[in-house]
Amino acid sequence: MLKLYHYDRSTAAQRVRLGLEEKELEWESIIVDTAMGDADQRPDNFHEFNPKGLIPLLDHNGFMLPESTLILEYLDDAFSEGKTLTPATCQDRARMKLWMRKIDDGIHVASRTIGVCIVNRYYYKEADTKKIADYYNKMRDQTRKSNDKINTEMGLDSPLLKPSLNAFKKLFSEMNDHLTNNKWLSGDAISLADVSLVVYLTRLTSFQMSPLWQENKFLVEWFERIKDRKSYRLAVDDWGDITAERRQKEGDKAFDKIKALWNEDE
Ligand SMILES: N[C@@H](CCC(=O)N[C@@H](CS)C(=O)NCC(=O)O)C(=O)O
Repeated sequence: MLKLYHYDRSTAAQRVRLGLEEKELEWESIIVDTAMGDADQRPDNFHEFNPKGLIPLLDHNGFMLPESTLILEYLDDAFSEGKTLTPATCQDRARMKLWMRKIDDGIHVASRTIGVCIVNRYYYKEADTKKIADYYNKMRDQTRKSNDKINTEMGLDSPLLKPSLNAFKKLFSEMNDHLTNNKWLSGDAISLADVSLVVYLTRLTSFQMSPLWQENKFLVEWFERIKDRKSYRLAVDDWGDITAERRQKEGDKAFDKIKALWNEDE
């Protein structure tokens, strides 16, 4: 039995759900949504299996695995008899892993920075002070904690925002270059690289940022292709995003500043 600890709008959870739906695996959902500061939603022994205390966490018959990209690789390996999300050749497998590595090499942290600067900072400032203090006391990733502090205080003036936007600008341009002559990021079918990275287009689109990368025509077409898949409907659309309205509103307000930073020279 597969169980997934997750919540609706988490990008890391969305990519795992995309993998589960592409592979048509049955799984049980356990919602743990700490992102608004409700640190106590975690089961008591959560940190034992997942030192950072973040979601997603997979439970496969008692085998507990954190880290979304590792979960995806594990699922494709453990359920290899059905549809595979790993390309056939070793070169394509290596390319897939290079794309996925970008996530842990800065892209996921950059996405968090953009999110906190545009919207999460308001949730944290508006919430009960004791609850937020407890949330940060229990946050074990010290870098995440100190970045959050800067981003919550400074918002759109945070020095971390421009490098984070640059990281996405560069990533999207690299993806577009590859997709100019290829339908998928690696190999001739959808792979773990595609399901891993598409969630950031979903996230930045929720902040109304999509006009910024429209010249990346092949990237835009790739995003549309993935959004048309049944897996995307089940894994992303159907789970929704309880913060969608607020993201849109704060995204609209931030757009001019975000656009200026996006277009400014590095
Ligand atoms: N490297 C981890 C990152 C996981 C992560 O950042 N999870 C976020 C959601 S995308 C989370 O648990 N947020 C809850 C919180 O902020 O308290 C992975 O890929 O699984």
